[in-house]
Amino acid sequence: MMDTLLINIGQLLTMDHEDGPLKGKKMSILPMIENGAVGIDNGKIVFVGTTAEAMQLQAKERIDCEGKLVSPGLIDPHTHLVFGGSREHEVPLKLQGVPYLEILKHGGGIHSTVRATKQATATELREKARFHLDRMLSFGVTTVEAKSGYGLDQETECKQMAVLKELEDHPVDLVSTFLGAHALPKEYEGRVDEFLQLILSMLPAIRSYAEFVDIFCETGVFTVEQSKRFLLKAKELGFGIKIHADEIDPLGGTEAAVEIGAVSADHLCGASNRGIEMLTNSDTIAVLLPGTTFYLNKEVYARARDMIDGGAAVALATDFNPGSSPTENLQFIMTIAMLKLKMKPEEIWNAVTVNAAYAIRRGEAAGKVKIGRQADLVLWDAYNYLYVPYHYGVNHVNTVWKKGKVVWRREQSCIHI
Ligand code: IZC
Ligand code: ZN
Repeated sequence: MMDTLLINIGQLLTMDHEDGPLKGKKMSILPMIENGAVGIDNGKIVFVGTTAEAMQLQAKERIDCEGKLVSPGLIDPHTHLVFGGSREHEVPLKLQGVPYLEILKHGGGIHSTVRATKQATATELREKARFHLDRMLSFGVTTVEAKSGYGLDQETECKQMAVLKELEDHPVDLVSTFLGAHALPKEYEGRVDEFLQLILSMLPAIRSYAEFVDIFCETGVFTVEQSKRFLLKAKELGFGIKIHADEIDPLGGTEAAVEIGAVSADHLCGASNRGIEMLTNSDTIAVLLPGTTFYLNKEVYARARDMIDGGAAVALATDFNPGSSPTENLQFIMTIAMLKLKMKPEEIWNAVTVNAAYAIRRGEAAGKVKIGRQADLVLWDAYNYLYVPYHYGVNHVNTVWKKGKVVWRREQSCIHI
């Protein structure tokens, strides 16, 4: 007899597409079962079908979903989860019109978080990261990519990476990325290549911690050429590669990402026509972070429509970090994607499940409700998938199951309308 059977699911988003990331038009297909049911045993999904088909099944526990929406656990494929301090004191500067890169140049921004991260003990960093991770889970996120990058020296970068390892006891699955090349420390001014050499020399020590290596390719940080050389070395050492590309200035990072075979190219607000065309003909996933554009108070969002209409695979993430996107709420990002990126709700759901999973090489493990997979599920206080990005700024999650266990539940549920 199976452990749990969810029945009377109004819309069950199985996302059960063929294997592989969803490119272009495929992103608007949303595989779904109406009046669905899901069976869970021993942490895995053992049945997916209609409530009628599930009637003869035996289960230790039957849960009536009362016509509500069930989806796979969401995936956040770009976060800077582990950091000390916060940066609310920079908001007045920002409101006076001081740009993000200017604050960084004068020792604020990332540098301010580096100072706070150096000062914090590993235990403090871990408990702070756990708090944020709990909050992500409450928003329906069951798999998270998390980057280092607030150390910029071996000791502090390793401290951040070790924190991520210790958080393996958390219900949320973590995928770790080494972002030692996040900013240039003041003492390395004029010696960028030397600094990148130092970061590269850390890679053997990082191997047991991180699956991916990332770099911030941006004006005043690392150039396209430096980023390409750096990431190719990381790739040779067996790491998957990611790049913060064309976030603020259009430098050509999107083209670079495709040329060097990056698993994902992230941000892309300033991607050129050629960059977008190259993306569409590649296996690189475009991870868009519209929460950052919103929070940097910028007008120009990534051209998601051109990317999808051209045939690229797009994923969405929070970019959770203390400066340009202090939010754990992936549901809010879904709303911004709808309004500002003009993505269709179907595309948005695929972008936070299937494509987000492929952006962190978890496409065959997470992001779908499919027999044999880990039972990572969300029951929503909503009766259809359109409702979640529509009703914005709040948390619609009713219950989250991770590996078949309830790991978060709303105390008071929504009323029937
Ligand atoms: O702490 O500002 N863009 N890195 C690149 C960030 C934003 C995080 C930060
Ligand atoms: Zn980032």
